[in-house]
Amino acid sequence: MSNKTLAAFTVLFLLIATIWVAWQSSSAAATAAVVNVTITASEMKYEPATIRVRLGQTVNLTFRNASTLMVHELRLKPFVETKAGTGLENTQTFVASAAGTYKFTCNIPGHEAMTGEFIVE
Ligand SMILES: [Cu+2]
Repeated sequence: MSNKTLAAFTVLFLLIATIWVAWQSSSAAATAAVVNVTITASEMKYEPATIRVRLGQTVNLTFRNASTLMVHELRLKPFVETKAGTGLENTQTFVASAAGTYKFTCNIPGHEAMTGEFIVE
């Protein structure tokens, strides 16, 4: 085996090893049993407005109200229905037990613009 061939095999091996390690770590992150999510409400919006979790994950969902003016709700049926006063937060835990796209809203009159999507995939 020439030195050139040996070098080519070494490069190929390192490339495959790198891809394998990257693939292992990304799939480990995606299938973690517990995921922590924070949704922050402020004046008429949620941040982030789109959340993705994996089917079967346990979700620790913190709802934080950053508003200095008003109460906000987080209605994410069938998983969570909660509200928080100004500057307050609370955490609910549930299992993302059914795949789908779930809309979350604030049902206080005048807050119809506050919507987001919780995606279980
Ligand atoms: Cu609101």
